[in-house]
Amino acid sequence: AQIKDISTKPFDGQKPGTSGLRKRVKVFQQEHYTENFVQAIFDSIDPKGQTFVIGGDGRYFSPEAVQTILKIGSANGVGKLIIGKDGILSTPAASNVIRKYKAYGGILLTASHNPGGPNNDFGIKYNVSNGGPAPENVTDKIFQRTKEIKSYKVLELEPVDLSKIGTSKYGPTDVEIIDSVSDYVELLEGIFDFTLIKNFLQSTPDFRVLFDGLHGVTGPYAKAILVDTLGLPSAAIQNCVPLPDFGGGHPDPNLTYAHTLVEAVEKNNIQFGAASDGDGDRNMIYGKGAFVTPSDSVAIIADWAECIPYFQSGIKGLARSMPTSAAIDYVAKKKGLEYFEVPTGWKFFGNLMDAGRLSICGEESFGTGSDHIREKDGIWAVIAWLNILAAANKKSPNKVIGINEILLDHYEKYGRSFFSRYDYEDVSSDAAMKMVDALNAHIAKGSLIGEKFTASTKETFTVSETTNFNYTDPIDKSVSKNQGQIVRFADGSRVVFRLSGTGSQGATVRMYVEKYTTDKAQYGQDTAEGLKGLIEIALTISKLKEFLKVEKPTVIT
Ligand code: VG1
Ligand code: CO
Repeated sequence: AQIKDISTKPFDGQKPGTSGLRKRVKVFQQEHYTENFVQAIFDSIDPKGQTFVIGGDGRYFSPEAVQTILKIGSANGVGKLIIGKDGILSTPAASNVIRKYKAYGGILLTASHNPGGPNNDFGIKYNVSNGGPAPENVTDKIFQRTKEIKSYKVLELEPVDLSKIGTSKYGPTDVEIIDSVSDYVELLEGIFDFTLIKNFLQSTPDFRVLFDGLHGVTGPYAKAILVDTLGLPSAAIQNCVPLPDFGGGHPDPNLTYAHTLVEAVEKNNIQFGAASDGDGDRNMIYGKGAFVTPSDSVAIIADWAECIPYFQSGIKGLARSMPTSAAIDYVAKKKGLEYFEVPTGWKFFGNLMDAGRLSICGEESFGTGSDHIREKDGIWAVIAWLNILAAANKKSPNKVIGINEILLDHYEKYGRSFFSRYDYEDVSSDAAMKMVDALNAHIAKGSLIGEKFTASTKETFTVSETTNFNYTDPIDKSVSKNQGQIVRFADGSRVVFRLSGTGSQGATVRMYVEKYTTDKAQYGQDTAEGLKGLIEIALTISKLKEFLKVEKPTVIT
């Protein structure tokens, strides 16, 4: 067959966000839309003769998109495509495959935790050779290309059968369909103490585990690890068959959307429950009467890291995204480790890891991970928790240690950071911009500094500092500006406002609220109670309800 040049016109808005290009499926289905973006990726790099990894969360429109990448990739001289069977690779598994087989990059077909199906979202994300999301200089180039594209190249051959593991050719390009799960299982086996975990689970049958895949991509991974390797009964996993529309659900592991897990845990008194999102990079840890805030989760994993074989040779450094609570900072200080605060989105951790300065990091948005790959990793976090619990129980032969014991122990040692996020989804972009402008005006003038605000709880908060978060990458010195507005208070509390970069339409405003305490009486308190006063003040200062014309957030985490 001949390589054809298909003429096209640029589409507006093909700007990759926090984590790739995410739009409605219907948008991607427009003639030339997906093709333009894929060509723009190849135009922004030098793909000739290189190897790329292709895979995703298996959502609706993925099989079509894989064939499109085959056509365009091959026409652009790609040397080899390594594709997950049926187009499936979780985001962490894809990151691992890119690194393991020394690929030049990867194209990930996912919109993560956004709902799927013909009327919902699809997404395309480009990852670079370290296995992590492309940095901003690459995504900027891709966006630039989408604005000037006039044609794309295709080689039209018979579609490749994605269900058959093995090697074949697509024109000049080598194609290898790989098992989606095995490389990843091997990776985790090299990280964790599976024997310790297995012994603990088998000797403590009352300590029951339930993992909910929310019909996202992690089902087969969870089965291979929890059931086939760690020997848990098949009842320990649910909703673990990946579906193109995630069974109609919203595959986001939080207390609102992962209600299938929450209900089962409560009803059946499950000590250890966990869930992951559509593409497998997020996690929630939730047991009977015990919820672990992601900000605490990463701090606890960092604190206990020495019980995980991978970290026994030492921890290089710790990090969190800016809106994430400072819980991990306290661990770093105590252990004498270097620690970093980066903008939202996993891509900012990669440079630090590549430079050998970062081992464990996390985001408040249910993202936790380490330098074993360059994406956050849902199943990794779940197994890390099981490894920690197994180690803690080994030290405590007479009393079973559960999630709550680990949490309270951590607060006793480090104090507690209350943390909550309010999301206002699908509000008007104009109104959101006006709110941001008003905050920026305050920041510029310093007009809030010294102001005292008293809440209905009788707590008084005095503003001590207002800033707009800018970040200079310590490794390549690149600068990322306007990453969120921060209002700090004299007692160390803070609130942060940010616009989401992962939505597929309208705007989403996120408000992050954090309060630190060493008052033991508050260690067992409900987060909503602990933060009640500060949340009121955050809403007052930002005039959020007035600007956005909404009473309540759509999601609270
Ligand atoms: C959100 C989260 C952010 C996360 C990103 C991708 O971004 O806040 O912490 O890295 O999603 O996660 P935003 O810009 O909407 O706030 V995922 O699981 O989509 O890859
Ligand atoms: Co995700």
